[in-house]
Amino acid sequence: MRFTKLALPLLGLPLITAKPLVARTDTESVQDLNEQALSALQSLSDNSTETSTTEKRASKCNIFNAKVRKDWKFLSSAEKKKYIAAVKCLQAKPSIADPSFAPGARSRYDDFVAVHINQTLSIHGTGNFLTWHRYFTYAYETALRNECGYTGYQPYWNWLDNTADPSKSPLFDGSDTSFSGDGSFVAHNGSVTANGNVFIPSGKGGGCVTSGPFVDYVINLGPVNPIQDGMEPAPETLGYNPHCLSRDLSSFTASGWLTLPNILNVTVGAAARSVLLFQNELQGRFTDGFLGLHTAGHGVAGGVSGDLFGSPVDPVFFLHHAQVDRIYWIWQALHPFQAKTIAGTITLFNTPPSRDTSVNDLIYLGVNAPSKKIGSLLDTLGGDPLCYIYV
Ligand SMILES: *[C@@H]1O[C@H](CO)[C@@H](O)[C@H](O)[C@H]1NC(C)=O
Ligand SMILES: *[C@@H]1O[C@H](CO)[C@@H](O)[C@H](O)[C@H]1NC(C)=O
Ligand SMILES: *[C@@H]1O[C@H](CO)[C@@H](O)[C@H](O)[C@H]1NC(C)=O
Ligand SMILES: *[C@@H]1O[C@H](CO)[C@@H](O)[C@H](O)[C@H]1NC(C)=O
Ligand SMILES: [Cu+2]
Repeated sequence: MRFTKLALPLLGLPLITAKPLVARTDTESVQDLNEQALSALQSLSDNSTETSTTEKRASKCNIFNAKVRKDWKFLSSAEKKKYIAAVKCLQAKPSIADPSFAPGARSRYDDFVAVHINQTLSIHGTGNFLTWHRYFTYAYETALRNECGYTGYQPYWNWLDNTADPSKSPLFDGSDTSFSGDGSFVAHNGSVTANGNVFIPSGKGGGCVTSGPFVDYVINLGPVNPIQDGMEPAPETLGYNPHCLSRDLSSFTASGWLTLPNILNVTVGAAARSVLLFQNELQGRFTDGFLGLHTAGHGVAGGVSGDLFGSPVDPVFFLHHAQVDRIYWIWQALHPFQAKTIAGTITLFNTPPSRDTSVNDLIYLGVNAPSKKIGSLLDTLGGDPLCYIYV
């Protein structure tokens, strides 16, 4: 009832709701999961030691005062334009990183790309994958707000919309409220990904984006390990390598892996039983030729997004990772007794073999944010610094 303030009409409902008479669309089914997560967080909050609601509202961070992250398509045109303007502002501000670390970094935006490139082999297929990208996205949202005057919160990409034709998506339709559209057509033989186990056929793009806000955007860093046929890596890993934002929107990848069954599997299905199963299924079972939601999302954009190292050069990266984080948040809310467990080692697929990740390990984002322990990033309502929910 109190949630009417947040305009979340279904929040008061019990977890198991009666089967609706009208079939839910896939997107609505994920929305139901989101509402179940909010209900679960509400009951968790009801179990807390603070007795009165007044006390709860006054305390540091809780479901009543948390920041609200929304689906991109539900932002108004004005809100979308403000977000895009803040991204362009970050791309125009000078880098503050030590030039000896990333000689090619020119902008504050590049400072984010550079730490991701530098740490790629210790933040994917690792025990810190979920919290590292959670904090990275949070730090970016904070920079947009504190350094570029953005007043909203980090929006997310609702994967299940427009999978048959990603160029119709409000993220990729090429309008002035999108992240630019498909690349120009460049004949090429697709992309080989997932350690050589998955072939993504070429789409209608492959070259530079031709319309929308990022048509003149010059990327300074990467690619390090491009997967698209014909795309060359930068001569130096963190060196200056100006190039355009390329895309090859892939309905093959979107309709193949950005699916409701895959989301259900990681949130309430067989892959939801432990954080290890959850994070592995989300990132992909490559030897089975299964991309997983995370890898598939990057593959849908294609072009520079296919580079595991440099993928944050495409500003859509942060909407994709907000959605990855939303799915993690849903899993955590629906599995409260496992929510703060972690699993995995500190090297990509444990190559080379390494120790287990610890909740005391620090997430290091260089100039972009103060280092934080993984343990402090496991709860988006933890308050130091995270305090947000998804709707
Ligand atoms: C909250 O309290 C209820 C009733 O005491 C209990 O059944 C439930 O397991 C608790 N949930 C959590 C996450 O502690
Ligand atoms: C670069 O990555 C290495 C290895 O992960 C790490 O030790 C170093 O601190 C990183 N440097 C910066 C500035 O991010
Ligand atoms: C395109 O790449 C696929 C996968 O690597 C390969 O099987 C196929 O032979 C290639 N085709 C051409 C024309 O190069
Ligand atoms: C669900 O995830 C489990 C664990 O990774 C996997 O074995 C299973 O094949 C997945 N189910 C579907 C339908 O993809
Ligand atoms: Cu990453």
